[in-house]
Amino acid sequence: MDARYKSREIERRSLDVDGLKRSFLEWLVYSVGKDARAATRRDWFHTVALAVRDRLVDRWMDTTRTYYQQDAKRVYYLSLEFLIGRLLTNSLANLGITDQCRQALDRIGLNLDDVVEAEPDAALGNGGLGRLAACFLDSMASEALPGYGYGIRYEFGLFEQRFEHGWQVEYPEQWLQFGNPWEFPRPEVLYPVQFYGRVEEFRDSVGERAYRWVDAERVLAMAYDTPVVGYGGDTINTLRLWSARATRDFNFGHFNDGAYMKAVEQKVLTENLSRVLYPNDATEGGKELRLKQEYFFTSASLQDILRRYLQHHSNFDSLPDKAAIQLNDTHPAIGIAELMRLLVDQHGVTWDKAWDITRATFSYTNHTLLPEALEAWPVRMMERVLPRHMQIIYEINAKFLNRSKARAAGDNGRLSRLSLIDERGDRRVRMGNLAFLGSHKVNGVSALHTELMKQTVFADFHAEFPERINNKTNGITPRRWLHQANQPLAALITSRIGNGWIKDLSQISALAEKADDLVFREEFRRAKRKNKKRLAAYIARQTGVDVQVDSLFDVQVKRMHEYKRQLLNILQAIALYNEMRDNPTVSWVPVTKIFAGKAAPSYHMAKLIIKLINDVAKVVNHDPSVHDNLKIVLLPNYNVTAAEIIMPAADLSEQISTAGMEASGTGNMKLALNGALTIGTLDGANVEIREHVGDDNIFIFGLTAEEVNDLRASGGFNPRDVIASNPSLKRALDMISTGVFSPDDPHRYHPILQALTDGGDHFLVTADFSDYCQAQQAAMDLYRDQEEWTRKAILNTANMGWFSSDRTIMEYATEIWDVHPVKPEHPAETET
Ligand code: GLS
Repeated sequence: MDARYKSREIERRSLDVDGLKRSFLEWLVYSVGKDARAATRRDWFHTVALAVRDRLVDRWMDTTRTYYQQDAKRVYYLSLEFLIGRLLTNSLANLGITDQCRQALDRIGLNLDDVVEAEPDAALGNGGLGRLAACFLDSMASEALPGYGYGIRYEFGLFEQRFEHGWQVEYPEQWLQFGNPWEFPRPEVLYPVQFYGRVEEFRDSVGERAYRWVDAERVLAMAYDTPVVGYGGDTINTLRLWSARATRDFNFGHFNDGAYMKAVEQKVLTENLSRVLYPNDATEGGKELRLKQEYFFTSASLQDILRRYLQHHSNFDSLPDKAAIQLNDTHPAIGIAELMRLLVDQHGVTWDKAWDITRATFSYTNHTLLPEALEAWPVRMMERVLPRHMQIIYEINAKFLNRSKARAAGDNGRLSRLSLIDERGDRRVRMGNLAFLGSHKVNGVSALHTELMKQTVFADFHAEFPERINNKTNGITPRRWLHQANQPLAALITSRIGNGWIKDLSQISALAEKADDLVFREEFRRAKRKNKKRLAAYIARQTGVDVQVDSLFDVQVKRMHEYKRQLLNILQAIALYNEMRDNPTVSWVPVTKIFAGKAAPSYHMAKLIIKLINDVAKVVNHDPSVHDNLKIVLLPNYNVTAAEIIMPAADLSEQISTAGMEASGTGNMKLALNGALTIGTLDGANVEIREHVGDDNIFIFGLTAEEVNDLRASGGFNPRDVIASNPSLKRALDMISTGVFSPDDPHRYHPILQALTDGGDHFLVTADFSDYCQAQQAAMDLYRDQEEWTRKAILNTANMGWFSSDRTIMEYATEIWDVHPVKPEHPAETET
């Protein structure tokens, strides 16, 4: 090798300050095309990202090559959402070169924190489901598991939220506008994906009946790869996202007709497939484009998986030994019919064999029991868009119902509930049933949620396949959510117990004994205060509201949804506001209520609740009679980057969903790990958080899932009675209805009041109000005793080790996937 080239090779890998600095200066000029004087912050971000990327590539290729050489079993995580956020800080930390990078930039006269700020937040997801997928990628790489993420490279991520006169307004999120230095386009990795057309029956070479899908429209899926750096930088896995491309031959006819503009128009329409992320969380749009997106990325991923498998194998018998495919919710569930189609129609595998292979390969995670979120595609749409798949689904269904018939013993209700087709009204394909049937394992995301799955939506399937449902309680990556986001606390922890916790969060339990150590408590408080100061500055920048750093930071950050009950929280805020005004001489614990979260653009009730919070905030924050003891802020545009600032600064974590409705929650874990005390219902993973942190260190209130169920079933619940018997609730609602917070439009909140009264209060806000207020009071009382509060906060942090996504992912690996860690071989490094 040419000596100069060789030395540059080594330089690209160099992790020391000088090497990094030289790389930065070279990249700025030769790749970004700027000199240091003209470079903007964004130019520097691209420069640093490209230089850091250089340091990943060898190890990335080593990782891939090792998997290939060992023909390792891989796990493929199929997800319509990956909410990864920024990557620079994460990559530096996982490579262990944050300090070197900071110093190198320092020598050029730049600050790493400023450079980091120029990175757009990759918001390819809505909320918890998408963020979980991102935490899992981090954990798979950190645990050296051969894991691939497959999804869509949306051009527009989740919309940007702004408030205009207190109302949510959506703006496009153009995260790719200035290029994405982390991704590698793979124009050669292209797969055709078909839609529409019809199915033709024919006889195959041995005279058997066979089918082919003809006259279909074709789109190409092109791959973009992003390296996923595991902690320590040893394993670097791949996130492969698909982008839609029109085929080249696609409109020859049009060109020949001279209809050039029409052809180009058609190309743009085709490529719309990967243009935008659907902005609904836990609800299903039911739109054809969505179905096409689901099939598009699933088909491309499966073709890619089979191609990789066939490099080592000549038949499909051992596919389940070499590939585990995890369906992240039902969004990729059409993959079950697609794998059948690929095996049977394209590779000539017999039906029964193909079905065994399919079931042994797939597994499915359910993320919500909300009925409106259970995907069910109209049969007529499916027949039109994916005609061959519809046939395959009918066939799977017929065979299954036939088998179950004997066991159902004339119970037709049971058979119709088990059916893949919902025959009531407009016939629909139940994607949850398809996912269940086509998988060998099906899991829920918290202990309670899994139990409820067995009792409700999947009760009949559970009776049919009692071994199939299992629980995998969610987790969060300690790298991003403590090590990276909360540097003051991370440094304190490391100073006492070493840094082993970053890789093995169970070690954090060693902090428990420090809860009684006054010096440690003082330092713990100091770390929290630092984070609160940072958040206070962020709040001031974003909203113009000044908040007291020493007030109780009471935080509810998550999507806006009625079941999450931001309404309960703001009603309690109004009640507290009234108490403060009524009793001005009392020495109140100052409270700052911090909200953040987006509403789906078409979810009118959620948007109205946003407006209510903003309206209440305006009145309260400007009322001198409360002496700044209560401040309310709703931060705009909640995303991963904002969460990284908010989580470390919270004192109190609001997890107040109607019991039985939040499948798990993961924000609850991030907040508790960062030393916030939870105020919550016995819902989702709150139940397990309580078990781990201890009953004394959490504020539990409200109806249980069982009580909610009974109350709803009894039909005897009357919210008007509850309101009449609770003067503080009645007063808060009266203030809303008389326009105290909306003098410009006193009737604005009529729909909310209506839902809480005549509407029957489906989410049981009124039912839980009084208990919630008591729990809030207990939290405020405790906050007066800073020593005791801190002791409990430390115990929260110390006892959250189990909620690491490393623990979750290893449970998936051993109990569902049978995938094992593979240590990459790094020959390149021993050579140099
Ligand atoms: C969700 C649930 O609503 C959350 O409770 C859960 O934590 C998350 C990840 O499992 O999945 N389901 C969903 O559709 N969106 C979510 O955030």
